[in-house]
Amino acid sequence: MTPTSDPHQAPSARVEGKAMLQTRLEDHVLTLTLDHPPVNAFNATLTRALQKALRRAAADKAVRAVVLTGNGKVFSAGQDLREMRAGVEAAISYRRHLQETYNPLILQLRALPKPVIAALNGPVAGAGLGIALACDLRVAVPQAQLTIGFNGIGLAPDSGVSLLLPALIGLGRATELTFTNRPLSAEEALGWGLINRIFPPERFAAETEALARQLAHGPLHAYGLTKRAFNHAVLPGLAAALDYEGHLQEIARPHPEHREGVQAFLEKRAPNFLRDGQ
Ligand code: T3D
Repeated sequence: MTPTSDPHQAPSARVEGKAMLQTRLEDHVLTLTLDHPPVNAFNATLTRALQKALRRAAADKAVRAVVLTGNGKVFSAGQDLREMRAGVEAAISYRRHLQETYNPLILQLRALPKPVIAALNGPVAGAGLGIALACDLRVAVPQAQLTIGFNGIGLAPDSGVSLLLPALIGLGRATELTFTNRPLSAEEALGWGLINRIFPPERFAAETEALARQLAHGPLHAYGLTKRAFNHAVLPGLAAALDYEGHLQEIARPHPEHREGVQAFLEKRAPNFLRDGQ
């Protein structure tokens, strides 16, 4: 999927003169490509750009399906942990941070009355996983491992993961994956219903586009009503869950486990959660 510029591009979301979110509208399919090397980590700029792109997708009648994918070999490593370390040092409110970043994004994805496909071009973790789970469908390359990530840095799941993950795979599997933080292979995720289809790498872009075009040419009004029905039936507590996640992260942020988890990740070592005798 080669990204090109178009009117959907948010001009402010740029790093070193280059947009962090590439957009392309073709045959009623809006493709949004995360382009923040090396691992498409979400920082405030990228999050804002995606919010803006989704607002435009909702308003533009020419858009009848959305594909969200990543440039390079990774879909997204989740929250930018370098930015997060600065947040730990500055003792920022994680609840407010979530209210400004991931919570609106998750709600936007669920409320958009158009099909949204997360095209997992590679591994996904943390908040990136929450965003992928909020999409309607997930397709993946065989090497697209899924990692929950949050407990690894001493946090509870946020970005809707506390609700969307057990809703998709059940409480037992969700708890095991979150506690162990083991990467789930695409094959296993397919078996668990966490992703819908695996496409071989050489056909990934074409197969994803074909699926998106099929949906874009389908009964859009009925799709929108279907999303509302599923939201109502399965996710009526989503806004409250997002708010509660913020409350829990506020408790987790000042705890030594979080500082150690982030520090260990950035120092490329295993965290030592016993060190502080917690
Ligand atoms: O605010 C909130 O409350 C929201 C909370 C959100 C929670 C999260 O999102 S927690 C983050 C969860 N993410 C993870 O645990 C994933 C961490 N990353 C990985 O597992 C791997 O990097 C990948 C599987 C995604 C990719 O692996 P690979 O081998 O292709 O690349 P790498 O060598 O691991 O990483 C490349 C570079 O990206 C490396 O930096 P360097 O050595 O080149 O300077 C690595 O440190 C950096 N990187 C990876 N993930 C992140 C990151 N930098 C910032 N933030 C990251 N999340």
